[in-house]
Amino acid sequence: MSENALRRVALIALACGSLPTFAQCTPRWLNGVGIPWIGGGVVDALTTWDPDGAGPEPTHLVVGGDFGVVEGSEVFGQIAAWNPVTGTWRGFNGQITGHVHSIVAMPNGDLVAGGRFWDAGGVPVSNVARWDGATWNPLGTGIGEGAELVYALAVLPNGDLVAGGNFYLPLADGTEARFIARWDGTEWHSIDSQMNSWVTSLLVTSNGTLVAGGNFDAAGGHSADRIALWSEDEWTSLGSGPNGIVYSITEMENGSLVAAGAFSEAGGVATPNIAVWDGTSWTSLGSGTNRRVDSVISVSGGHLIAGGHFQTANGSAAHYIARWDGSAWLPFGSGISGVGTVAGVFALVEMPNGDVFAGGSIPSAQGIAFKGLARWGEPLACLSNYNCDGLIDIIDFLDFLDDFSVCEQAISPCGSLGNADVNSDGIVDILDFLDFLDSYSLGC
Ligand SMILES: [Ca+2]
Ligand SMILES: [Ca+2]
Ligand SMILES: [Ca+2]
Repeated sequence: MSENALRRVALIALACGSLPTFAQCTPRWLNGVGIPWIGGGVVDALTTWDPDGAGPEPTHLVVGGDFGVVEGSEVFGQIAAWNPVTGTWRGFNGQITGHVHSIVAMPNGDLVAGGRFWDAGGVPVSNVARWDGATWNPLGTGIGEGAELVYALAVLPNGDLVAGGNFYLPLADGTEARFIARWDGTEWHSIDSQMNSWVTSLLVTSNGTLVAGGNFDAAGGHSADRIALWSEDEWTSLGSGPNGIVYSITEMENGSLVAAGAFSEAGGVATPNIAVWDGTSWTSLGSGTNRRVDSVISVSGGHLIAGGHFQTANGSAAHYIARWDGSAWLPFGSGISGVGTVAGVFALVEMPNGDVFAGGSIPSAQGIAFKGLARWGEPLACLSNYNCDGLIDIIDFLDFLDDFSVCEQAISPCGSLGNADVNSDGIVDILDFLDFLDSYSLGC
């Protein structure tokens, strides 16, 4: 870098308190997750997981569903973990044979996967399996067989695991756990006298309360429309609940619960596919969505993110994913592209840096091919990331050259693909060219 250019960058860095960045690099869909998918694939479960706790490894993204991945000479399927620092994928002793619907990280760092499968890395299991850091383990005789499956997993404050799904699980005492069961590390138990239909979502709230959602209208012998709360050793309804299946539950910063799924009302109030329970009554979030919501999460800033099969939120375009900012629904750019194809967002997770991953059947977003897993976040803060995505590559170089050739000596901003005034000094000139080249050759 020339002395002049260095001085300019240093001045800007001083002025900004950080390295110079693109003013136009707002959060967006990011290329560069680098998933080496085999063929297509569908993602149904996402979670964060720190493989070594307080050790040096970063928090990973864990992805479950029905897909295959190849990394180097390793081939694995249905579950994989992504290291956001190295950008590489790892498997878990080969494949889980079947379909993973839910993954939960245990307090001791183990991972538990649930779904419909019978083999995990060569270990015979039945729809649920625990990864201990080296190998998969069965949980007793597992849960169900044939058409039965596990849709949801959650961890209680005492470390016990709760599984929900579509199953009748025979217990040691001769009774059955129906649609929901608790694993204490040694054996399975029922939770009260259980539900009368599938459980598709579970949440343990910040105060340790278990909440279950699904297709049931009774829990523990009490009437409970599709959502119920486990409190003082019995199931309690949340008023008269949603009139259709609850697929996902989350908790807002203020402690209110959010139920999302396929319904038109809750507690007699119109709440299309998403509703808030404040402890007393149900309310809507704007006018909700036009089709079902499969996943809802609470993220930093007190916002909610919903994903599913919808094309509009509050009547405005929001293709399969939208953000509730506390008062309004906002789209994620142009959303997921899938018009004319099967598309949907089935799982969501926020990473520690604020990036949001959406999993599902996701062909592309904003022209970026994703094949099941898409990333939304802040672009790399870097001069040479000209198109503001997650990568510095030849596309940035070509885009900058295109704009620079048109914009030289023009006043900032100028460019159809970015702003060729990369050093933000108000004019496009040779210094921008040199600064871009310096940054590009250094990798950032
Ligand atoms: Ca760590
Ligand atoms: Ca780029
Ligand atoms: Ca400039």
